[in-house]
Amino acid sequence: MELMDVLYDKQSGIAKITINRPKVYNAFRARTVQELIWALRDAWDDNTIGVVVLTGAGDKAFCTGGDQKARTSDGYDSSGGLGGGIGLEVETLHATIRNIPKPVIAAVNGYAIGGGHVLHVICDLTIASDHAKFGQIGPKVGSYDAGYGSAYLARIVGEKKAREIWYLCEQYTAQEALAMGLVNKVVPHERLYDEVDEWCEKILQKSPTALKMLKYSFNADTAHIEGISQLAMGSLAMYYGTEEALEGRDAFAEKREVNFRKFRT
Ligand code: S0N
Repeated sequence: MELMDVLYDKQSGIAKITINRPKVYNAFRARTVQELIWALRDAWDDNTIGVVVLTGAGDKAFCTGGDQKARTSDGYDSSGGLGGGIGLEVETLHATIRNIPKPVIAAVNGYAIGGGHVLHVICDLTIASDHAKFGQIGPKVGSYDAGYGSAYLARIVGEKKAREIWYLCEQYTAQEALAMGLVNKVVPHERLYDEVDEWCEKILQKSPTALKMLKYSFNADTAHIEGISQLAMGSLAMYYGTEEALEGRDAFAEKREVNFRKFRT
């Protein structure tokens, strides 16, 4: 596949996948999601690869979720892909990160917001730069991920914190994320990729079959969330066409205060 939105590099057992859309803070469009799935499948297929690193290009962002500028009332332009209703193959992307039988490490180099936050949550491990910021934003911009984004997040940080994250849409520092168990380690920004390489090296020394079975065991305990995710994405496809959702999208694009009060009838 010709890659336009993603950089893909394989070296010494490590596959590094970088979302490369820094102008939009590494937000993803349909093509980006398709390329991410392709890269993950290539890493899955390649027996010399033992660990995958997911990160974002530049210093500002890991990923800020769906590209709001590519979102229409019909969802996203899927360019013929299996959009699953919203035009983005997010369900397949989530399932691929979970099912690839190798650890996936999120190297969070900046903002991990919205659907970008969900991506790091699904990854097996997260190493964060000390200037990374974490948060959900859907209810502010007329969107939500009520699958892995909510149910699996609650497994990680607990019900109260997960509800706070979604209901208030605040941003959290890397240290706050560490305190709530949302990330594994915080390092000075300039050390991020060295630290990730060290974690990869430790993983590469371990038995691949043992790691694979452990990952599947962890996954099995939350496997039911896939069904919740399908319902969530199905309902999101219907929600995106509503005036309420479009108010959220338009307010972000127009850089103005959002007004959801009129929908409280
Ligand atoms: C990251 C934020 C907080 C940075 O704010 P700051 O520093 O004030 O910079 P900005 O001027 O806002 O941004 C810099 C430039 O980057 C563009 N940009 C940033 N994020 C996006 C984006 N997601 N889409 C398109 N453009 C983006 C800005 O427009 C700006 O460019 P210029 O200067 O040219 O205007 C702030 O940017 C922010 O809050 N971004 C997040 C936006 C967002 O709404 N993300 C998606 C929200 N979705 C969800 O929360 C849940 C939904 C979900 O998980 C999901 C599930 C299935 C399918 C899709 C999604 C999905 O993520 O939508």
